[in-house]
Amino acid sequence: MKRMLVTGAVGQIGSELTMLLREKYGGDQVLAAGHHTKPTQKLENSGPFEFIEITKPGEVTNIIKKYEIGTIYHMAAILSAVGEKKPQLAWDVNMNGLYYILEAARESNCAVFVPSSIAAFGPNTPKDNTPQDTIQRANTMYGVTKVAGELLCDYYWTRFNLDTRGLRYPGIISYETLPGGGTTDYAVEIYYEALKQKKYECFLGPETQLDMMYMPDALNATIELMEADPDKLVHRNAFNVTAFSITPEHIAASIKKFIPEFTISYKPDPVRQAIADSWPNNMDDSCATREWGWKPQYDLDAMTEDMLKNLKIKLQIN
Ligand code: AKB
Repeated sequence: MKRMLVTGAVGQIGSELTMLLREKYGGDQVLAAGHHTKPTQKLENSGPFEFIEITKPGEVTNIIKKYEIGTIYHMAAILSAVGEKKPQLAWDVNMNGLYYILEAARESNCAVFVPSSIAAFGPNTPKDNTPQDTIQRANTMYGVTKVAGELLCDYYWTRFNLDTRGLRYPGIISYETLPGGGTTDYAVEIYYEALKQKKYECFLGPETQLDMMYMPDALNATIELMEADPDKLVHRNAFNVTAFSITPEHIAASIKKFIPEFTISYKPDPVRQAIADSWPNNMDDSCATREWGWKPQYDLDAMTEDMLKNLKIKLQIN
């Protein structure tokens, strides 16, 4: 079997995806690639690791050849809030990086997973029950790169028969690795602060409704899509997937069930609020269910219980 490559392997999703793929297929079978950040001991000791610069085309090609890579999970990206601060960097990493990955994959005939996001939608997209195929006039640099990335991946599929597949991730909530500069990061921070301070000041308003998902569901969705029967896929780049649609008020109420003294206050950050307001309230993910059997396992309260249990261990809080 040819090996797998996970780019962005030190990031929030990449770090856990790498470990799950290594458990499933063997440590040596999964090459983790990062940019600058030092990998954890767990990541370093469980299989091969390389630092790569994905905006340099030669580096990706060399790595693919050296490790005989057959499947790429291209998780390296600049997220929405950082993308608004550094739009040029977001374009370079998210678009040039993706283009070099796709070209290297084409030369070596690799399958490629590319994450898209709820950010691929914009203010004039239908906000409720957002269809799989609809208006995508994203107005953030991150969103622009996600729409263009979806189109580019579909182009490589139809033009070169390259097996590209992707998901429109909602906000992903997890306790292992912190997210790095997204608009949905509040939904992770709130759990840390609930345990540490019993209070949290949210950078989005109380009624900001967005799709979210717990990490185990996001990882299963990713691997299930890559293992799906290609004959059943009508869509490829990228599938709407969600587990629940919630506001900061909903998460606070869920946390209060386990920590009754928890309180939340609000100080919306204009940039991140505007980004969140341009995204759907809730997506219709029935195409993912129909085409490859998508079904989430965690609802909000089940996630809250598991998050708090695992974060208590991580933060050594009784
Ligand atoms: C972000 O907030 O930028 C990401 C995303 C929804 O793609 N978590």
